[in-house]
Amino acid sequence: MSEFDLVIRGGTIVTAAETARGDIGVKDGRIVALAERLPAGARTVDAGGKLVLPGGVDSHCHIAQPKRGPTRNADSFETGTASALAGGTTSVICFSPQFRGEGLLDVLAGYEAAAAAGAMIDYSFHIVLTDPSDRVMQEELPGLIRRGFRSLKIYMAYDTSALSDVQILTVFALARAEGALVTVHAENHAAIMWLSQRLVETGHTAPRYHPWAKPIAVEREACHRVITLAELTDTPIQVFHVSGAESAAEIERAQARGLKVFGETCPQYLLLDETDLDKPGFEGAKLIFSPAARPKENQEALWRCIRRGVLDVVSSDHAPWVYDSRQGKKAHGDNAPFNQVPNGVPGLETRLPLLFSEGVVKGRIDLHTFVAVTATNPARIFGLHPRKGTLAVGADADIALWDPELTKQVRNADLHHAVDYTPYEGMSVTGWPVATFSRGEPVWDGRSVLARPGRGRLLLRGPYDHIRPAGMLPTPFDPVAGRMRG
Ligand code: DUC
Ligand code: ZN
Ligand code: ZN
Repeated sequence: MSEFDLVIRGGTIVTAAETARGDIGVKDGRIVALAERLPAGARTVDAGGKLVLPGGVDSHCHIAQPKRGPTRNADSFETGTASALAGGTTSVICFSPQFRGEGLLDVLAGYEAAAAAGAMIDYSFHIVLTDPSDRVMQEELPGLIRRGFRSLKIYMAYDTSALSDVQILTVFALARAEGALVTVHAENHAAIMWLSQRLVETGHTAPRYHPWAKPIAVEREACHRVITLAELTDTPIQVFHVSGAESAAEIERAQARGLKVFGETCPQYLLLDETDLDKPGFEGAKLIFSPAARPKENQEALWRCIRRGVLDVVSSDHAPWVYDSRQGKKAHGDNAPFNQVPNGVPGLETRLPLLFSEGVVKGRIDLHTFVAVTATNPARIFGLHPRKGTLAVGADADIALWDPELTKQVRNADLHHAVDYTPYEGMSVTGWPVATFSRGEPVWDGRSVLARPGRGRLLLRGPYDHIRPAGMLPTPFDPVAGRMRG
């Protein structure tokens, strides 16, 4: 009997740091050997001519997220994770929301049950805070963080979720005390409300006006402000979906000062621009996402930020709204004003192929950066590394076998999500996964999803380096501890 359940033979093994030709041996779901040549396994897969990559880690996707009101995420855990694995992603971090006036525990219990029944790959959750009441902050959240939900999400925008600066400071203080990383949707809510109202009152309601209600200044200001608040409490944060170079510059300045501020962007900001919303009729609503698409020139600046490591994660922000549905983009009518259209685009399955094609194939980023921003960095930042996000002895055998020369047109009909469109329809893309393995099990063979719903496991996370404060409070007084430092 072979010592390996699986051997992936003769591929080009790529991590965030290195490239090597050789074999990977897998036993009981983990990588147990990496060598130039291994004996055959119970199953041996020929990876000649292919890249062997760590399965992607998508640290920002909305799957089956519980909702109040008319809208519904189209993707269940089953379709969402099928879509992920068909695109080479093997771990997802989704969102367990809080509804104002309510606690966190009931929603989380229901969400855990839905994921346990449907997920085909491993998953974790960020805890969304929209109402950080004393009760939730004292009685519920500390226990959840200690249980392993070590990341929180807060919003600075949207009527039902925006937190005030005082509330943000309260969340930051608790996050630092308990050891959680806070992720932030950074946009100036009041400015967006005022601009939207002026646009709508004057008849500018079409989807193409969405970016006018959310110019880069509203993101840049919120970035600056939230970084300031994080500095006052010495709390590590990640700014989500950075859309523009001006916001990235705020992050870069904070990083240069030694603050623990991480930045994420998404393929939609690298590939789409504001003119894409200018479509006939209501079609532009498909491209309403927030922060909004920017002018085309902004895209190369974002790629530069990725190359320099200022933005170190590219996630999908997969938001599965069906276009032609009263639960999706048309929830408020066939021609609703832009500010009533649910925000977001689908992108779980296309994230890695698009980034490879537009990034690696077109020479904007190297292969190691590709692996870093799509797998290794999100795993590190959210406490999943070294179990996820890399190819190393001891890591889970989450692997994407990648054909760097396979060129296909993106067609929504070929994707596995439950959405009726992709923003990238017809785009020619080079580089696709021809097989995906999750904990050593084949879950995708380039044509079919092989995984069983419910095989995915909840990833609870222990304390980790990225949530250690930078040790850089601006005054001798520590406002979180409530005493002088030192
Ligand atoms: N913006 C969000 O804030 N959430 C989901 C998707 C989007 O575009
Ligand atoms: Zn957001
Ligand atoms: Zn999001």
